[in-house]
Amino acid sequence: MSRSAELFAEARQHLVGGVNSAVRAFRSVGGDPPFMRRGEGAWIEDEDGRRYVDYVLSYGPLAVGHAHPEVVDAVQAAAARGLSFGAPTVAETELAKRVKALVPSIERIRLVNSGTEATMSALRLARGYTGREKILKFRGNYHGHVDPLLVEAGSGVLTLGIPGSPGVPEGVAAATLTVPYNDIEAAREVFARYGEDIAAVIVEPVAGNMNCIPPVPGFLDGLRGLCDDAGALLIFDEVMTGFRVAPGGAQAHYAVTPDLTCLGKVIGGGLPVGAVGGRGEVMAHLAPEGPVYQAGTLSGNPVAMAAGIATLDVLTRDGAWEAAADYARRLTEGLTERARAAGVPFATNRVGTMMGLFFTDAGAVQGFEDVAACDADAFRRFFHAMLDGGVYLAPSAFEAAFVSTAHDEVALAHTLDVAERAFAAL
Ligand code: HOZ
Repeated sequence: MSRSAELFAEARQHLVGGVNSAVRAFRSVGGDPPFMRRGEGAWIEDEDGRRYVDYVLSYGPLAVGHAHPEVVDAVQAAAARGLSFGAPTVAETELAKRVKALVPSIERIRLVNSGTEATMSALRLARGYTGREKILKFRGNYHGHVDPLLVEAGSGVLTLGIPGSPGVPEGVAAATLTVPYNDIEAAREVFARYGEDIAAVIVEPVAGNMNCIPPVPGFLDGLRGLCDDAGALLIFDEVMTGFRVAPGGAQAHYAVTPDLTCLGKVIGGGLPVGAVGGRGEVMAHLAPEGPVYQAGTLSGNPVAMAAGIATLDVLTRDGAWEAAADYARRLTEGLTERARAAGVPFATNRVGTMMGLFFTDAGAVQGFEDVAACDADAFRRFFHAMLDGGVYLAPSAFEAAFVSTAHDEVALAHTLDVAERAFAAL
């Protein structure tokens, strides 16, 4: 029995499902998850001493890889000065300035502790600002475990096949309207019927929680137009896409400006940080300037701020982001070549440093139905062959893959070698 298997057996006695977040329990791929003990650059090492090239990167945050020396130094220095003050610090303003410089639609920002907190606060703000209750979201988009946003959600909800979560009051769920992702006509019909009641549309501008699905042309700007005509707010959930799809996020890549943006993951560089930001006039409705209440004891935590600042500094320096995006391009091309050589039906999506891998002969993967139709068994077998060979992918066909600035030629060659054998074994 491996050390990880022993540790998982022990963890299950104390933690629900042996984990603290559902997807990492390996339920949809089977087997025991390796317990990780350290990471460095593009690599992680488990408790059995096995090393893997990491494409999970803590589900996105580690844009500059594991334990980047500059990030670690900044965190250690901040921790030595004090772990939390519950009072304003310079680091909060410094992080806000960096985010605003990269994402110009953010005129003002509220820092919180997770992506879930960011989307929860954005919804409340949108409802408080417009005086309306209904929200439009898209099937298979996941915005954290916020009650009204768990309706037809992606990520673990899809991975575990939970259609809707018990515990979400019917009245709350009823205020959430859903249509298929990338279907602007369906969104138009909903607006024709409920337009005056819709507070906001919330969307992952590149869906990253039903694997990785970019928006089709006309989808995001179509949503912008519908919101403008109806007086609703457009919220981009860039928790996953922020600083990944482009340094300025999906809104820069697709040139569509939302009213509010939710951030998380990369903004904390691996420590818990989220943010909601946007038009100053809308943000002014948040307490203490406005009546929409939002607060948090650990919000703007100085250690987390230090990690976020250092991560953004490294990521945006000397072509680092561009090099990571180029690695992702070469990786998806290399995987596609090897799948073709092995005669395995396979497709990829990629935007910036985010990728999706699909076992399908359908060609383009543009919506939830396309992902659901992929060969789940082929994914499972490929996943385990990659894991055995030393490549760590997310243990779910509904999660995206990520690349960091630390992924180099050695990591690429190792990944493609292992993939060649994994495809051949399929
Ligand atoms: N929901 C996150 C990924 N989209 C976290 C997955 C996990 O850690 O279980």
